[in-house]
Amino acid sequence: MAPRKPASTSSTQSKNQSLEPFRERPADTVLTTDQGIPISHTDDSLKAGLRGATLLEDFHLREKLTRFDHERIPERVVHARGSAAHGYFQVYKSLEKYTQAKFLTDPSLRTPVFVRFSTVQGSRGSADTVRDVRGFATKFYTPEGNFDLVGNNIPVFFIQDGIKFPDVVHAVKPEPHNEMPQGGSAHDSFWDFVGLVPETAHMIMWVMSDRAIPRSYRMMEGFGVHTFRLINAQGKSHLVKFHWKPLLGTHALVWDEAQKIAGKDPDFHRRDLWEAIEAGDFPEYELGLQIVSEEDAQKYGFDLLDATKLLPEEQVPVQRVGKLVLDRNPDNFFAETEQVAYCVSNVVPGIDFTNDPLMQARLFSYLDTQLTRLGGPNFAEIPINRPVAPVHNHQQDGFHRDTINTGRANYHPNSLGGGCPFLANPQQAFKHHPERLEGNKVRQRSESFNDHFSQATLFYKSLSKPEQEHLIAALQFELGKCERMVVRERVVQQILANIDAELATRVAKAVGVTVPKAPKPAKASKAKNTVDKAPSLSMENTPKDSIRTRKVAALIADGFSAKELAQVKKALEAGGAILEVVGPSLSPVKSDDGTEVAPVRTFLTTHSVLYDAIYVPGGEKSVAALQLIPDAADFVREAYKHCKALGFSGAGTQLVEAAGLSKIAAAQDLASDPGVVQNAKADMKKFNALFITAIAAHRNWARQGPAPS
Ligand code: HDE
Repeated sequence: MAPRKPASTSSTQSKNQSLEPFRERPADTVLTTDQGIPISHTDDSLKAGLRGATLLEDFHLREKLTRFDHERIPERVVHARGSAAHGYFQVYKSLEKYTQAKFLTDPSLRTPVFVRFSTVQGSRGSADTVRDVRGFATKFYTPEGNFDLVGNNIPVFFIQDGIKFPDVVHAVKPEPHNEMPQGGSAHDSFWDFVGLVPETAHMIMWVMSDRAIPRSYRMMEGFGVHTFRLINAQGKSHLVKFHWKPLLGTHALVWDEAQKIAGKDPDFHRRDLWEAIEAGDFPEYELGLQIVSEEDAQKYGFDLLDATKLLPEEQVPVQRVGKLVLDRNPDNFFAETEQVAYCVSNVVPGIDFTNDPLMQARLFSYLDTQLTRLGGPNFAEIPINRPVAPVHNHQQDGFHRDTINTGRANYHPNSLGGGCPFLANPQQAFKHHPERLEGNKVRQRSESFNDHFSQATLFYKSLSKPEQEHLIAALQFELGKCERMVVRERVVQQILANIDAELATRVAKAVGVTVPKAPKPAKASKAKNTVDKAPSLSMENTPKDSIRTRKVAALIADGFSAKELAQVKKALEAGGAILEVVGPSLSPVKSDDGTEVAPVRTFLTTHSVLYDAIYVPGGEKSVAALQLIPDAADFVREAYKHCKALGFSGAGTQLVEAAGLSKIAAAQDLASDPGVVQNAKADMKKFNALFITAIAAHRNWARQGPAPS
């Protein structure tokens, strides 16, 4: 197969150059059939007379309909809903001490990547903001072949052995009799499975936490989950956990907000990613590595081959070794995002697998699923899947073969083809790490996988108080949706009671389950060298020093203060935020000094849940008009409820009271709520500084009460 240029455009490449041979022709061409026959009329079919029957002979009509009829391919069995972007990865300095992989040893190399984010449970058309795990899959087009890091935004998994994957997926997917619910786990079959399978406990804590409702794909972490190996040129192996750290920090939505967004804008995360890249606000993540020597593999108090466990950063710090930048949106959703095929088995020299039984099953499953999904064994020839490394081998034929192999030598060894392709130099070739393996053939699990609760407790205990309250409320919601008492009881009594007594009691009460008489205390891990708390697990400790890419709605009507709006806009934009003007209609709105501003959205076409913060500028007339628009007050109320930053300058402060927030209307000194910035005197310098701090804080959780007890 001919070598292909990189699939991504980094700043050194011109746009689309790489896929040019596969692209449609430029705009100055004429319409043709698939056979290249020119077509001058495509609005009427060929008929026997003006009002006569359509003729079978009409090859153009038949081709058009046939192609349409077969446009769909099977959606992914999991992770069907996704969005992707091109970009590049660059390592900061050589990691040759640990690996021979070129993309990790050459700091001058920009490796093109294609990253696909996804939800797991829902279908292709499901909403983005459902409570679910998010996929974070990266294809690195390295000079030594493709490396696919197919991770999630949660560092652990539901199960320990891949043989249980069909069970957990069947349980969480819409139930088979009525195909409900779509995009969520709040139903009986999922929680039935959880109650019966205690190894799910740790993952359940993560999925019920705010991690499962990210604010943005740009603001979530990624994890390789399994323990992998790095192998250096001398053949020495280290164990490694892969992480992605978003430079914008890790932030979440509020559950009520997430549910509303699912209706107001089901494409919320897709749009957010797309718009950020179009605006040049390229999402950035650092690659983090937790490296453990083979000798230390046993010392952390749990088995590194168990994918329901994480390695706390407090035990092994994450080294940030390089940067991923997403700088180009796909040109065609189907050709790229839908047809990209990630395979966990795609590794390059210098990276290898371990015996994690979850990972081992994945090595089979991903390649296997593409055979059905992409229609045969030639899916690596689809442009988005092609390596930039040259491909030469004796594979041939099969459905959808693109390559035209020449010559007669389609076997190895051969002399008819001059011996080509030659075997690679063993120093540069992929070598499987020669791990010593020995044992009886058994269908069993290692005892070292037995502790299902310590890390579930560790995670819960490491969360901030508001995060714990959200987690309790999420469990109350999910179990509250389960119809069967036995399902609710088993989860509370067999799972939650083993994690935390108070958590179990509060969920039990809310879902009508008898509180376990003497809830079992969480089983402390007997292992040495574990930690009691891991602050790195809480999003509370994420960086909160920037308003970059945050979206702020400015609510205006005729008579708004042009000066105040301009000053706030300038200050927010200087910090990298986006100010969107929302008005009663799309017609220009007149300010107090006669200048006009055209709103980009109206109270009808947008909603508070689609913004990070709300600003109401002064102007007596404008504020009086806003008070008469119920949706404007609703904007303010909702933002307050979702703990967002709110800013009111000049007469804008009057909208606080009008929105029914009289308690904070009285507290002009901010003492009661640093997230609500009011400045009736319109001291804009002071106002801007406080408003920016409030937006950067992401949310003022203190505003919320506890989940029901
Ligand atoms: Fe997947 N998973 N998975 N998974 N997974 C798929 O592959 C599977 C697991 C993940 O954007 C499928 O191409 C098995 C863990 C992502 O295209 C399928 C097991 C993690 C994506 C499959 C797991 C993931 C998938 C469906 C247990 C995090 C989307 C379509 C042994 C580390 C990739 C496809 C994309 C997709 C199988 C467990 C992440 C069926 C058998 C653990 C991000 O092959």
